[in-house]
Amino acid sequence: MSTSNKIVMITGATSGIGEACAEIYAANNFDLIITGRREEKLKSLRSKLEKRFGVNITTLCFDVSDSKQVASHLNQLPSRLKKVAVLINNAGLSLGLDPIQDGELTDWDTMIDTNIKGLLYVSKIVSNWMIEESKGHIINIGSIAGKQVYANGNVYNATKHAVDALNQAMRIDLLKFGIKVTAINPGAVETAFSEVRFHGDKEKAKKVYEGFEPLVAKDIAETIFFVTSRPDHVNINDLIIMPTAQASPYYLNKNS
Ligand code: NDP
Ligand code: 8X3
Repeated sequence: MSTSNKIVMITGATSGIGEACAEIYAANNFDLIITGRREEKLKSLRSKLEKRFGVNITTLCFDVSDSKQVASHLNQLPSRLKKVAVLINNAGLSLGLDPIQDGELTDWDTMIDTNIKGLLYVSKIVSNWMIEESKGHIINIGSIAGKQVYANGNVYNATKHAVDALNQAMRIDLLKFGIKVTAINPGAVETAFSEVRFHGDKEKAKKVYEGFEPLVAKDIAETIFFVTSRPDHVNINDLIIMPTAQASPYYLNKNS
């Protein structure tokens, strides 16, 4: 087991992009703090990666949208685990794809509470740890949905536009502490995202990715790894990564 690897903290590591990030950083000898609401998934990922790569992995099971849970889980970590080199603010979701007049209030609340407030609660605590060390890198997972609005995307679009704004704001506020801040904005990545968006409707979710080759979670993880591997004096501020077959949320080259 390693004792002094650099530490990467990933929110929402139980699935998709977060899980792929855990894999790539563990494979490159980083110790991890992985979080999510599904404890069993966290534990199985930990044992798989510890066995395969010999790194140390800490699991924290909490809901990012609950500020008390976030604070109690993060604050109880021992000081050595608070030396986080990279924070990947990945936990997030979309719920529903309906016009504004038909939207579900509970879906709206969950998206706003998770994608915006959750990211803020985690960032406030971890940025203070990074300030103590005068270094660190915060990766905010935005979306093409935070750059362009599409039909029925309304509240999800708004939450990712908020991530875009917060990404810029964090970079300014944390500049004097030497902390890097980067937004990664993917287009269509085939993960559990659409199944969650359509409240578990697997058939509907599958259709989203039919007729073109979407990105996979590993594509995003490799990009994030590249971004955090640049020399100290280089920061990639903002990056949009799309499937080749997707020019924008509404221009897809299907069945080409
Ligand atoms: P997944 O559904 O596969 O993963 C989402 C992750 O977020 C899960 O690990 C889930 O963990 C976690 N999560 C969701 N809500 C909470 C919560 N309240 N508290 C803690 N963790 C939570 O989707 P993706 O991997 O695709 O999504 C990851 C990020 O990428 C999201 O921010 C999404 O908006 C963004 N994104 C995705 C794109 C795509 O096309 N897939 C494109 C652009 C951006 P658990 O359920 O265990 O809590
Ligand atoms: C996920 C990509 O285009 O479905 O953020 O919003 S999209």
